[in-house]
Amino acid sequence: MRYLVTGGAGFIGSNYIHYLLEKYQDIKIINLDKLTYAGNLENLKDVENDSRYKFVKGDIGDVKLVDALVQQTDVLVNFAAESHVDRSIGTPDAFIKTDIFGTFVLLEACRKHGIQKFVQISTDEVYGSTLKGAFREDSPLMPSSPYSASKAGADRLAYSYHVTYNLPVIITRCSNNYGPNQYPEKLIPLFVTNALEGKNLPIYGAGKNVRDWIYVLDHCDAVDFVIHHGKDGEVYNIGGGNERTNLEITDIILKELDQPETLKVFVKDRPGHDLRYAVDCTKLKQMGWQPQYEFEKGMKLTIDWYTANQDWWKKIKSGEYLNYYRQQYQIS
Ligand code: NAD
Ligand code: TDX
Repeated sequence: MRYLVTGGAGFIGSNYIHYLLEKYQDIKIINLDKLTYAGNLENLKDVENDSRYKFVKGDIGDVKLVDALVQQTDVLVNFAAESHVDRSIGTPDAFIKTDIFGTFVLLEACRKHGIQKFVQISTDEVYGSTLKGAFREDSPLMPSSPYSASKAGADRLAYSYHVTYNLPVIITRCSNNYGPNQYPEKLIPLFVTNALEGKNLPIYGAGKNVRDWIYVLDHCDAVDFVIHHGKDGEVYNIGGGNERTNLEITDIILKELDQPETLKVFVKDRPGHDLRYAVDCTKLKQMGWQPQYEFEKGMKLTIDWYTANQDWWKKIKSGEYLNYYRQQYQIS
């Protein structure tokens, strides 16, 4: 099977490439990644000489390049995206270009050349926030940030290519991932690495917002499962079943790293901050899939990874993103 994985140098994409190479012997993977600030080839250093794997640097919005790559592809899994909500609030342009237009370019190439499967990696954020209950796959979409609105656009565009052109599209909507190699601008890696450095943990608002956390390898496994067992044109929610407030996450990290409560600081809230995301995963469960990593085990693995791989994140944290945060949240 020949895979085109887009955004494979990022957090989930690089974990997914490792997952595929470990699981399947007879596989060819091309990783198309633009290497934005979030793309990092160090995530794939251990497989760069594997004859089953090839890296291509490029933009999913590059029609000519995508056209050539799609002709060598059976399964396309589109992880490539601008993925951070805070950045989408400051500079939405890149989100529209990559998340919507880039997805369009991929879909067009697949329409032209044919494909066995097109997996659009969408997100639970497309449903928006809810105080109670959980969203099903047929719940209305109410995205509320430029990020989630761009992802909703791509999600529905992919669906339209199934309905209109009969393209074998599957859409997944996963909850918040955590695990190794996540860029330290997202809540868990930011707080773990700040705690390791004895720095403050900036909690937005009152810290009462709730996310459902899933270990990244469970997400990878679910994507593999729907490629083999899912139906074309369907949407699949993927969740970890681990709802926690941001304050609960903060306390777990401080306790595990034996750091004081005084590192907690409450900062200005994120504009339009969604209070709670929740997905109902009955559909996938009834097909026989469920997550394998208990939250406590996944968190321990994650914290241990950032503790053992300080070079990886120190290089990143010494760079530009810190300035961005200082500006946005007036923190030192
Ligand atoms: P990430 O930001 O870590 O990685 C994104 C990758 O895409 C990077 O390697 C980047 O270089 C690449 N990229 C960006 N623009 C590109 C372009 N125009 N062309 C080619 N490559 C480009 O993101 P992530 O957290 O790994 O998320 C991957 C996907 O999963 C995204 O589509 C995101 O919306 C979705 N998702 C993420 C989560 C989560 O909790 N992180 C949850 C649900 C869904
Ligand atoms: O410094 C922080 N302080 C804080 O309180 C950061 C970075 C975040 N937060 C809060 C905001 C959210 O309530 O933590 C929660 C999680 O924030 P993020 O890690 O930025 O994730 P979120 O906004 O929930 O979006 C994530 O999950 C769904 C991913 O970034 C998306 O790509 C994915 O689609």
